[in-house]
Amino acid sequence: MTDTSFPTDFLWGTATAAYQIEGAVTEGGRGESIWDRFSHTPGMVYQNQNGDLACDHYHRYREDIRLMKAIGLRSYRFSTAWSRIFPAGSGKINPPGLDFYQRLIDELLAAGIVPMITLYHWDLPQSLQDKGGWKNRDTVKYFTDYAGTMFDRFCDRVHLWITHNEPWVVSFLGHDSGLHAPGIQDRKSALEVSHNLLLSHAYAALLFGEYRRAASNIGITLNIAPAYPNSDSPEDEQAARYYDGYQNRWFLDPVFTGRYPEDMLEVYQKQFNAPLVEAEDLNAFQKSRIDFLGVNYYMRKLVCRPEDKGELFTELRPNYPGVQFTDMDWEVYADGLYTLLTRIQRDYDPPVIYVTENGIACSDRVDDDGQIRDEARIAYLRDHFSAAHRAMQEGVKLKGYYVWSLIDNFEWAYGVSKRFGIVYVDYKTQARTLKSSAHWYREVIGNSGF
Ligand code: IFM
Repeated sequence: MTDTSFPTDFLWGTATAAYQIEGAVTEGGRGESIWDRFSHTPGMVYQNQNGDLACDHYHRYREDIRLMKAIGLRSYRFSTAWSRIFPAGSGKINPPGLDFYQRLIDELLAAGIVPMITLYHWDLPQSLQDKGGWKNRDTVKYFTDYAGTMFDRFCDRVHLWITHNEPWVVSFLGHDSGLHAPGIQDRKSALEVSHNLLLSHAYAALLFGEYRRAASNIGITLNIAPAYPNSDSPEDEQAARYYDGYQNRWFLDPVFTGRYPEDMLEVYQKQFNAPLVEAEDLNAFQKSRIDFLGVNYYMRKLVCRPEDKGELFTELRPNYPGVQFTDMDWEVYADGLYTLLTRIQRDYDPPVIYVTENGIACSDRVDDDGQIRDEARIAYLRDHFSAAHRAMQEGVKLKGYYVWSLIDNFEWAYGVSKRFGIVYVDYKTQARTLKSSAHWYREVIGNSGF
């Protein structure tokens, strides 16, 4: 008997993304993406690192699938690189790009591993950025064409599709703080981008209807951070509501209710004097539906009343006895996962939820005997799995959990300096080694719990 048992058909998996692992950026006819351009711009990524080689997964995918099999994974979430399929973002299809993903998918299926595809994990073709990127409404149409091309080719064998990964990050890190590609710093642009991303999700989900088969499922992945007020003062509680509106409801509401949250619309319209939404857009939101919601959980947010005029909240660094932070300097707070899963089920009632990412960056090191003893990662995953299990006991329809990440990889602006993998990558030799957490995860999967 296990203490924490999960259903035997629970989809235990791991997740990755194309730019973070593939490398081979000029092979197979791939076009330039905004992350190639950004990472090659001096000063944008830690030590000016880039994803040119990353984990060389483009050449080593068979070895990586063998690792997945050794861990006993039931599913693997990966993203497809738009610029491998349409090197210029639109127009001419590049057959070798489709062939690469065909080989990857066939190999996964032969290994008995269920593929889950993310269509957009941040690597917009640079030629589309040159025409305005996600600020340009034409990009919505190009994304829908790209999605249709992928559905057409792979719908017969891939049943789990995600339109976007973390549109909040694309919008606000890419276009407000500028910490991510394309490195724009303009909040109004960030809002316009968020709308076009959500719209492209809605059109792709509508198009999916034409390809749908009995087992087909489409969803979107949002990074949701439950917001906690620093005190029970009305001002701090309002700040937490605004944080929730900014990161969570702004994305959840259009997907589930077809409308933006009124309070945030009001705030943004006052701040930017911009009618963001056209009537036909709301129509698309309302007509599209999802089969599941993907949830990425890494942290909660602790907030208080705004310190700066014109802001809606101030984020605080948690400071209490025993507080722990990851190598990303993110607070470890497993209970937040329970809180957000139960809240989403209660407020939005998605048909199915998958945790499409959860994991921890640790400063892993290889011991003299070649082992990587990442006990902190095991503790982190155990606590988060327990929180998810508790939520399931209370009726949350969670059907799978994807650990971020399968292998250490290119962590965006941090380059390869942060290690999230349950498999260690030696970037000099590209050798892969299972960490203790991978062995532990194999046991969890084998026992359907722990
Ligand atoms: O590495 C990223 C991933 O690409 C998206 N979600 C968060 C992860 C850790 O930062």
